[in-house]
Amino acid sequence: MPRVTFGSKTFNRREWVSALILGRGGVLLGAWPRGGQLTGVVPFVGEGNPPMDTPLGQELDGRLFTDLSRLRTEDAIVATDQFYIRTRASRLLPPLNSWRVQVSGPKHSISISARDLIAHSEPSDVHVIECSGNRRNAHFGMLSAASWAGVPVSTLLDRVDAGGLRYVVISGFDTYSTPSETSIPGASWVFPLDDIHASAAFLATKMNGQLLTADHGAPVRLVVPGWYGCCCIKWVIGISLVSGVAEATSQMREYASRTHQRGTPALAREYEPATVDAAAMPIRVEKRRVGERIKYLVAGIAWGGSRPTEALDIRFDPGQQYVPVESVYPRQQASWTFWTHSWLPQRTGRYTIQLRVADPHVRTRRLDAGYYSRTVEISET
Ligand SMILES: Nc1nc2c(c(=O)[nH]1)N[C@H]1C(S)=C(S)[C@@H](COP(=O)(O)O)O[C@H]1N2
Ligand SMILES: [Mo]
Repeated sequence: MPRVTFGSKTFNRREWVSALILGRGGVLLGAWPRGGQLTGVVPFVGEGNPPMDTPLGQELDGRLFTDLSRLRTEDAIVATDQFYIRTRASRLLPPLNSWRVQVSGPKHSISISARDLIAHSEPSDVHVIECSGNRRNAHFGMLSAASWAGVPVSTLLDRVDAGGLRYVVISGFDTYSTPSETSIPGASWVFPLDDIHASAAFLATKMNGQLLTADHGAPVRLVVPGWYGCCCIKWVIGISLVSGVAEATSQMREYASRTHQRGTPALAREYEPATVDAAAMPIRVEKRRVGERIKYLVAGIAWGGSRPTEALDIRFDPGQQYVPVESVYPRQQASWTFWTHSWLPQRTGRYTIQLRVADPHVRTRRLDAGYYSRTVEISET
């Protein structure tokens, strides 16, 4: 009986077919173009084998890697319990019903309860969040999309007099019961006020229609649409207006190279906006039998950038010419874009799949560097 590997699960043919029909745990490929009979999924090689879709570790070293290989074309969001986690909730988090956010200007400050923020939350769009440290050896699973509800940071800032200050530092609770082996505690980020307004940054209290979970920053976290996750401070406690000579925070310095800064600037104002460039990667390579032939279908996503990606090019070897990706689906809200491409490899062996945004004017620093290229081993053509 042939076995089919899908994400971390292996099915025999019968289980696989029922997985397709029943969509167990969201595993359903029905929405991808069919064409022939699906006989398996070719795994990406050289990406490690961490458990996916399950919380690992605790506090600052806690993680959850999202299994993106199971996404369907209609999946504009990831279920909350499968949304990636970078840093799990501290054991020392204060009780949520006493939680307050301090908003401080140069002349006075106000304090707002989390309950008030929840009560005044308005639904927002779907937004993708990606950890700037999203990495190959966790299958690039530090990338997820959710629908959010919250209160714009601008609305809160309107309630204090900025007195001419043009930067704002947003800080989260970041004290843990155990020391981290890999990360520096202290989560805060300094933003130019103009970027807070332009990005429509908001304090989120809900995710996918429910109150935030502890691991995702309950009771209140920052979401900065279009910026890397390291800016999206969880467990927010303070928003303070600061001057242009504010120092970069430890978080900004820790993430300087991952957010494409030049060196590690000392002052916050010397940091470029930590926005996510347009990017794309394959998430699944399906093997299909069409009559007597074997055909492959590469399925993937595109995200980041300031506008939805409408056209992509793909190549299967560094030396090869790029060709246009066959189908790029319309994007739902501000989530990722799905794409598919059928592929008839001419030989067996390894192929490295790389994407390019067709519009050469779009900035794609990570794509250009091969950051999201993924390798498969083809054993049958
Ligand atoms: N207080 C606090 N906020 C934080 C962090 C943290 O360690 N502490 N990690 C940041 C990083 S690096 C990322 S990628 C996002 C991840 O959000 P998520 O765990 O909800 O996916 O939270 C950010 N907010
Ligand atoms: Mo991150």
